[in-house]
Amino acid sequence: MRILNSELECVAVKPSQYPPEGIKEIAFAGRSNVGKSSLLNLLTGRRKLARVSGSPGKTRTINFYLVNGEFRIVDLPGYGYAKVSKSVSESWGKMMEQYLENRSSLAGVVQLVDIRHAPSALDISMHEYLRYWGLDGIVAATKADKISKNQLQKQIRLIRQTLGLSEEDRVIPVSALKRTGADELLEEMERLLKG
Ligand SMILES: Nc1nc2c(ncn2[C@@H]2O[C@H](COP(=O)(O)OP(=O)(O)OP(=O)(O)O)[C@@H](O)[C@H]2O)c(=O)[nH]1
Ligand SMILES: [Mg+2]
Repeated sequence: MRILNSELECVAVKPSQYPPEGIKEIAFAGRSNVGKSSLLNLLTGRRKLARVSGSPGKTRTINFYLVNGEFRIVDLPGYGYAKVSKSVSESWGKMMEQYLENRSSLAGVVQLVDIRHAPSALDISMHEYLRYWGLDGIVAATKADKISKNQLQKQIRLIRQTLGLSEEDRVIPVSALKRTGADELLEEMERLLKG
């Protein structure tokens, strides 16, 4: 698949603001600062489509991007951002649950984890949650430029083990900086959309 055009279609904090169902969606989930918005920009080839920031907690709304006029990529707010108050982080959690549990157009979720570290306790709970709702299957291991080629397979094994992935689950290393991994990830996303 090639992404020929993409646009921010809708910004929402509650279901009444979501765009209409009927177009399949793939959401990006992962902790704050893991690189969700950067990955979206890499895939779409648009450097400034989604706001990227060095300080975590940049994306605070559910952002729906229409891609090729055919499907949507949904950029979710990051979880595990320590600096927001408990009530704010609870309301973000609720906002995401509301979306993930009730959206019939949702084909699946790409879970992003940082390739340098073993997935955190929050990543593990997120993965279990996605599995429970049948939304798991693709993991993107971000910031692949930060490790050496030698370490790559080792880190992928660590991610697979820590999340308890099965054979069919895919882990795809990506780098928004070096612009690698996009084609492979898009291929997996296409399978998800067709499946
Ligand atoms: N080296 C490197 N840095 C990256 C990569 N992807 C993202 N970053 C950096 O990581 C930081 C966070 O990136 P974002 O894309 O804003 O992360 P996010 O997951 O959308 O964060 P929130 O919106 O806060 O949830 C920025 O400083 C990016 O430049 C990557 O592949 N390689
Ligand atoms: Mg973001």
